[in-house]
Amino acid sequence: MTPLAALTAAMASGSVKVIDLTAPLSSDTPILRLPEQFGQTATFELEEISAYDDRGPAWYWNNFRTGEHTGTHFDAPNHWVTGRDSDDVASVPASRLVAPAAVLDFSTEAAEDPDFLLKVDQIKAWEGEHGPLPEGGWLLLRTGWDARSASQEAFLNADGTGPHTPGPSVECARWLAEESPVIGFGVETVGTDAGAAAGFEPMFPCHTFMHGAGKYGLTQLRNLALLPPQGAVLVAAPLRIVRGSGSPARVLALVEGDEV
Ligand code: 23J
Ligand code: MN
Repeated sequence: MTPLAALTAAMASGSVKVIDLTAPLSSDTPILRLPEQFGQTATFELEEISAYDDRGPAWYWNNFRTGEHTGTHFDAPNHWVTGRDSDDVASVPASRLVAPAAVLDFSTEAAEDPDFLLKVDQIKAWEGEHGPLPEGGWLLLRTGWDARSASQEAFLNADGTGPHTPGPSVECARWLAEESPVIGFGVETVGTDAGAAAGFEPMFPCHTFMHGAGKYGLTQLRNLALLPPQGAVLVAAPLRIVRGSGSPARVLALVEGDEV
């Protein structure tokens, strides 16, 4: 059998399954709130053109308006000033949108401390147990935050001191960008940086270092609990928006399951 024939046969038998990591996209989808001195992104909105009515008797369709960074979405290198001369979302090579993923579960730590920051030592300890991070692949951080994604308030978890959500430490963000073999970092939260990262030095270090290194981000992922620590194949499919800094994306994972 050829590799692709083996894949389709495995999908037909159920020994390879497709898991949807995408949150539903609607006007209820939670969005990022930056400190008030900055411009803000837009919620997703549908505008009906016709619905089998006078405006189009046999068809239903909509226009939509959305921030590029709304819901489950892809961050391109040109999103950040450190990557301003690097790829827009339309220029990211398709070959980089299908890649292996490692899933690191820090949901216990994030439940105890919503400001949990992932450290390089913790990744190295994880590698000791599960093997090295995948070359050219993704590090996906499971924090349990997807359980909060039905509510803007619970998802952003903000109080008088700002949002409290987990993310990488400054040194971890630098290491992921400059030393690790991964090309992207994916999270369950509203952004790849921690909620408190507006006050870090540098500000938003994950964006600063990852995009400066030509690497990618993925946010608001769901169902990471269904993935193994190693061995899943991630398919990240952002819209090919010319000059875009990112895009809502359908994100799928192929996983090996039980033979049927
Ligand atoms: C702009 C500024 C800060 C952040 C973000 C965007 C995101 O999280 C994003 O969606 O890229 S933290
Ligand atoms: Mn983004």
